[in-house]
Amino acid sequence: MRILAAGAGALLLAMLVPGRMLHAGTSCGALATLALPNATITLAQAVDAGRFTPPGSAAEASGLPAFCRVAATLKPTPDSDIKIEVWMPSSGWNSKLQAVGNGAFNGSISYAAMMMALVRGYATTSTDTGHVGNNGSFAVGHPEKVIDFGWRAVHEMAAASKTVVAAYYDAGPKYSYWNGCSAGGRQAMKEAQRFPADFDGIIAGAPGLDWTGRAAQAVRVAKALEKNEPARLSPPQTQLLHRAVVQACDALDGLKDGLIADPTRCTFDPAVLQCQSADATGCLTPAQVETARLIYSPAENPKTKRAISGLAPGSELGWTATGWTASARATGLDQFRFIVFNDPGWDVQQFNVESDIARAEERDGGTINALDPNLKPFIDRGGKLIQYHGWSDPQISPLNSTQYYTRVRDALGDAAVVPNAYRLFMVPGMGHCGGGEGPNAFDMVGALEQWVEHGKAPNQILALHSTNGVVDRTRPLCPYPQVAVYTGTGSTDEAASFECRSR
Ligand SMILES: [Ca+2]
Repeated sequence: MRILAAGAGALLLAMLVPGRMLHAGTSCGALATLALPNATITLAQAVDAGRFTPPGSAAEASGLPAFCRVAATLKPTPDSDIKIEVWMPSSGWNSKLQAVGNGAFNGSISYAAMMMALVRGYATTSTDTGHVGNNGSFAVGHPEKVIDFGWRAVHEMAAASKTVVAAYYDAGPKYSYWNGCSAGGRQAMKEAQRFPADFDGIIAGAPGLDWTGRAAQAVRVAKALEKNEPARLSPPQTQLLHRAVVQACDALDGLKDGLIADPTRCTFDPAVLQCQSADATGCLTPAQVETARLIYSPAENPKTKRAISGLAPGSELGWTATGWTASARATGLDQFRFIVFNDPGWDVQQFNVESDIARAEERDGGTINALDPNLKPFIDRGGKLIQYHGWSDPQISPLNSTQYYTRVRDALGDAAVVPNAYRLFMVPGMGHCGGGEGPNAFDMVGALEQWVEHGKAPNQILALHSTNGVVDRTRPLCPYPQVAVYTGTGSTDEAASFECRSR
């Protein structure tokens, strides 16, 4: 072997040869005996093409290639119980690893996202984040499990999955990526901030990076509405409000197309919809006007003075009776019950906006929150980060993303450094991780591959909108703070008629 002539490095490699030989070219089933530190492999099974039935599903998933399925339990602490799975294509591996993220407090393997990665030729991995179920009750009496959920499960999974991949193929992944949205976007930012060597490229969708701030905002609004039915907006009223917002702010970006390209320029006051008489319809009562103002309004951490983002104008169609989405309310309530106050009986009526925003952030101490703007180690190592966020997201405010991007630029100082490694794509009219009135389907994985593997930074990313499966609008997404501007010629439903410009 050519490698044996390479001096001291060759000696090290030669010492490793017995371990490599043990698993080199090994069958999937033999991975059951692979030694992983603080971990037990619980399953190593070859799955034939088209024969995988996702747990909880009644039917086999269609279109999957043959793969090797490995499951393991990781115990970095005695109280840890972190489940992971690693899937590796039996043939046609693209030599890369794609780890996929979770949602909310969700303690389960992300099978759907793993399947998407597998179909693209990736080895892929996912964790249940160290607990089972989609609520915060696991945290009571288990501070180590909170850390596992906050960051440790993903980091441990990254290390273990690379070892499993290297054993199966006799070669580690050439590139390792993270792909997640929502809580998975938070996990993405945590990795970029805390473990800059885990992934070469990271996709952070709609990151819940201000986890405690979002919890506080959702609970603040829920408190105002839960026992105050007259202040709630009915679905027809949120639609009325949405139409009025779009009417007022659509043209501010230079094109009336039903989309608000930059909602931060939209200074819409819901008072224009206020009823002129007590028996009027098709309008908002004074109490409902206040509700809308509350949902848009930022709060503030009184100690750090950092803004705690409200929702953006344009998000109205996703609002529920208690303001933010049911998931935002439930996740926020659990954060205060099980982590901030350790009191399962805590109720939103006990929320104190003056003290509890700061209390929640301090109690977390950076365990779940991913607010550290120092991406320098990740950038210095050559890492690339693509973040995206729907401007109409009613679940995690898009202003979290613009605020964080600005804080990173401020922290690193050199304006040229950040866009060479970190780009944020705001998506007009898109909801939480997808959906909505704006073009909302795009290939972030392909864009990241081009950037990491070929040095081609994404100057724009094509987004599609479909109705009943038919594409009816395409539009470029632009690196923030640029927006897509109509060039003045061609169809406004065609991406080619737009260019990314700073405004
Ligand atoms: Ca517009």
